[in-house]
Amino acid sequence: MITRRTALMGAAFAAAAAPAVIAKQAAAASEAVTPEGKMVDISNLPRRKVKLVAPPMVHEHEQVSTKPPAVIEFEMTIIEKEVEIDEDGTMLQGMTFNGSIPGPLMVVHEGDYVELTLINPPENQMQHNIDFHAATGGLGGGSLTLVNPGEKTILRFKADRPGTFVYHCAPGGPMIPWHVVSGMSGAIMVLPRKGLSDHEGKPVGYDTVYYIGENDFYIPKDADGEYMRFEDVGSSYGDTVEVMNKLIPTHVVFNGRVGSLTGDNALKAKVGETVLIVHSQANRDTRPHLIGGHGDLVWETGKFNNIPQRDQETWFIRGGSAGSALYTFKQPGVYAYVNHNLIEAVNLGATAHVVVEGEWNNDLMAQVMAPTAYGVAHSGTQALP
Ligand SMILES: [Cu+2]
Repeated sequence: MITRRTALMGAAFAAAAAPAVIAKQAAAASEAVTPEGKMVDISNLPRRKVKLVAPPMVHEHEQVSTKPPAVIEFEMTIIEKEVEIDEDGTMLQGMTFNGSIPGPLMVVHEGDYVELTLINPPENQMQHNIDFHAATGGLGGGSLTLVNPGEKTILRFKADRPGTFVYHCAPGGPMIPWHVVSGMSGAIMVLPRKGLSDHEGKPVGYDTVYYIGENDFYIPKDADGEYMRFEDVGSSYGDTVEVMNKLIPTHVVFNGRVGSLTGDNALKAKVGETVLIVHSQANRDTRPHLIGGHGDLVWETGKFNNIPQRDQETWFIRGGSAGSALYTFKQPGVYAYVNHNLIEAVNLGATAHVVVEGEWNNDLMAQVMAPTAYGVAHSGTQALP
């Protein structure tokens, strides 16, 4: 029988094997680095530093840009840390951009330059990098940003097309899916300079953005069926990859853990407020649905040059993409925002709540009769309602 302790020892073996894999992948990635080429002078562009905030919140930003294109400077520190992912105390050896799962949402405008300082502190074990789906060339920046523990790197790319896009770690080979399902993904929103437009091309805006990052986790179990816990991220690799390769997640969650956006952590809104929900999934397909609400305008693939779909009930986020949905709340109450694979929503964790304040509109919905026993007829036969 494998106890938790022997499981941990087995994991230590896996840790010893892992660095060889990493080193091999690192060599492959560095060969792809070709930073020479057409030099562009951006020295005259204004620069702005933006401090990132943890999801579901999003840093302050303009929707309609009032400024010319600029170099937007972001900084992210990669943090490897153990995180609790459910109410039962199940622990994941996580790998994170800036300490949160998902990493922060960055917001820029089309034509801006994103300049990211990526820091891999010396206490980390792994090499990491970043692949921006919004960027062009260099494996999305992955081939130019591979950093060892104790190194940092600066990547600049031009945000040349609008939309919501995933970014994720992609250090090579089997490290790629492992780092992603350990938490290393996030999203960037590149807004059109004139802001968002509806299906008729008329300007639309939002009062709030919620950033929801969905993750599938694969936590190994020991011989007793208990979730295993590991000493560090390296030692979790061997057992985790076995679960990953069966493609059946043990947890499917929003923002890093079961319940991260429910109960006291629920999102808040008011009747009449318009929210933009940015939803990313870096690895696996999902299908968001707002129970009791709709997607008024949905950019299912997240790309704002396409005409948004209207009045959606459920929309599809392809694994490896970020979609966006705009909705104006019309009715107060608690809304559940779920992955409408309901097993994943209810049993595995992919549920958020939005608590909406305001006045109930009886025209949209009314309880004509509260649930009432419809009685038993005197003859003893059931009456029809
Ligand atoms: Cu990584």
